[in-house]
Amino acid sequence: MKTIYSIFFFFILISGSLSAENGSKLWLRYQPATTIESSLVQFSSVVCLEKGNLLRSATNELKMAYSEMTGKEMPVSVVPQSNSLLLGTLQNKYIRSLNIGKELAQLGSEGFVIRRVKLNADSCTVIASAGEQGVLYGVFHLLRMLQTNSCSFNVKEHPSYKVRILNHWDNLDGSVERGYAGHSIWKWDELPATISPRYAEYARANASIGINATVLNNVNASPEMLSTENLLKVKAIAAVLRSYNIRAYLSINFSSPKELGGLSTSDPLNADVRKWWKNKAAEVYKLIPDFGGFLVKANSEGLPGPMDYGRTHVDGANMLADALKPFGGIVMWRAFVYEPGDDRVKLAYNEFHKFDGQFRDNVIIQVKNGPVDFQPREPFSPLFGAMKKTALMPELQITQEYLGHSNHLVFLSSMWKEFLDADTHAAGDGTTISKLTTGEVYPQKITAFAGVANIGNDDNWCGHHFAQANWYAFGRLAWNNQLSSEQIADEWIKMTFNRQLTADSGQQEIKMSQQVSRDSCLLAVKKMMLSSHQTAVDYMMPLGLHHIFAWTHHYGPEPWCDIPGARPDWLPKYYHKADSIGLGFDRTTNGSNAVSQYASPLKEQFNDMNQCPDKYLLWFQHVPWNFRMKSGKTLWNELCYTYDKGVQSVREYQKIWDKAEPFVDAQRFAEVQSKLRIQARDAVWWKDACLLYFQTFSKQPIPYDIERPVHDLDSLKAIKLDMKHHN
Ligand code: BDP
Repeated sequence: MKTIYSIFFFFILISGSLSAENGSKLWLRYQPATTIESSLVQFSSVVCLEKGNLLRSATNELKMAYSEMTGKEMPVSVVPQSNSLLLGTLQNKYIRSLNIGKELAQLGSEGFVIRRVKLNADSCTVIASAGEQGVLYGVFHLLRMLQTNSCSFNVKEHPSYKVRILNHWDNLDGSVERGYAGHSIWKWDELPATISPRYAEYARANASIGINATVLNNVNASPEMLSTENLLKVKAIAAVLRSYNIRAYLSINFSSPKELGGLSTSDPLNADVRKWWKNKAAEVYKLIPDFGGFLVKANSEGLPGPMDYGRTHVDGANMLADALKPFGGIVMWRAFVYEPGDDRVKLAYNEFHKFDGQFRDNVIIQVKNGPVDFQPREPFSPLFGAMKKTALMPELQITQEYLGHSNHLVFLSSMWKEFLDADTHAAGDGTTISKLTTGEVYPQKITAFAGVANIGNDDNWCGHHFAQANWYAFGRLAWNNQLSSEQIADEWIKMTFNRQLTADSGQQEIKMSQQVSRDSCLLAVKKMMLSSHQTAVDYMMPLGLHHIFAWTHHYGPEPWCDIPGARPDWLPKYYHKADSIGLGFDRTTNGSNAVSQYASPLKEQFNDMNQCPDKYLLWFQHVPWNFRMKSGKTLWNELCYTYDKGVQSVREYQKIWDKAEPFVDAQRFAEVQSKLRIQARDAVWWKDACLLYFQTFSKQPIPYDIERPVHDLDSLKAIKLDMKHHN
């Protein structure tokens, strides 16, 4: 044991002094575990029982981890010995001899078990699956248990969703729509000749959290994406992703037959158009046999679609589905559609609900979590639960378009869990979004979970070190939507900030007291993460307010924004409806009647000012300034106190982070510290802007016991952001 401890310390010392920490390793840091008893070094050897691309990746990952943990090479053998770690699938005779075939078959090719088993007379540990994929995920699971010091040899896992997919909003020119972490990681100019080492790192990081699919390009897709030249580049990326069980998908432009193929139309019922798509699908699959399928944004925000030809979403989606079907591909057709006219929150439901049951079985409708657009908080989209004979998948936004870009620390897992746990009541009590989207309520042939990526070419991938936690949380929830945000935060912190010693603590052993204060600091960091979404809602858009952002960049507040001639539903006043009477959008039966799209008892609750939950109040109701809230305060006072609470919470986060300094490497500590300063300033900006502006309607004082505004309204109105500062 002593020698193991010295290796352990030696490793901490060299890794502490030599390696600069810029965040590029994400959560994949195999520093020694806190208690060496649970470490990988316990295994006498690793035996990979079969050959295969994914098994090779799994073994490589173990080797890398082992050498980072011990400074030595991992002992590998071909035959199991006492205390070996075995990796294999049902193809292998040793695995078959264990009598776990039925269990593995039930878990599917991506599921796995980790067990202590008796093999002949020897005790071994096995990571077994029906397929190679499961072994890869099992290895990452084992490593996560080691990193978080939570080893168990009674593990049985399988994913909640079949397709766990990132959506990159990356353009062919290297820019990223709503990206705040630098340029695209895809180097289209250099491909296919040059393969950036980042592609493999990306694939490995995704595999470690169970992501198995990725859409490489923006939903606002260029027809050029499907040119043969570009497909050859996609082929090169797909080859790297394949080693980590990740399939490539592409967003397509519905007008491609016309724009790229030179046809006179892109009408989905036209025979030449149908043929063009069939041929294109055949070309894609010839180059990339495991290609996943197409993501489609059609007739949305000015993009072309079937309705340009008097056809429907069903005509468009099914035509593409037919082209992909022979190759096993799927169509993810987005429901993000809204035309000026009726209340925007009602439009996707109105447009899609009527088509229930008419889509092919290789089509899945991709629905944003809320009915507007990734706002800091929205009620769930009423399409969930309403479409009973159509596969539906959630689309979440990992990139923080509306949540402070890469400047604000906002842990999105809490928001996503609120969505997944929401009870739609569609088929009685307990019809949660998680149950609906995993096909437990109405069977779905395809299940999928999509997140708009927050990944860019920055050293730390996501712009903010804590934004990495959102990528991590997305993958973990796609794998297991029953995980709690607390568990996810806990894992991520332990894996990401796992240095045991302060930089200058020299050669001393870790003292108990140091360990205790480290643990309590990291606990405070966890609490900060878990409250951070509510905090951002509090200082940006509390009580159901939404879309009161500045016009183009969606970063700062502009509740007053008015652009002559602009589409009304792109302007904040459309959403907040502030006037001398009160604040909020009347979506009750007396108003736009959006409440009627929800099942009982939700529709009755949302329709009643006294029953509607505070968090959605101004979403569904136009509420008088002096209305008594559940707290007993008037709406105006509640608004003021909530904005103030948001600001005070960020100030608290600054203190929590400053205390963590001894336990975090210097660069990451300083970078997060400086981002928290920006966040604190922005929170005050939001509070002052919204309260001073709404005060012009409420005509009431800001309660005297809260922090006074430090800006005046005119100077806030004059702010015009050069977003380069924020990207
Ligand atoms: C909005 C974004 C816009 C996207 C659009 C979409 O502002 O850039 O293209 O959603 O999801 O949130 O299609």
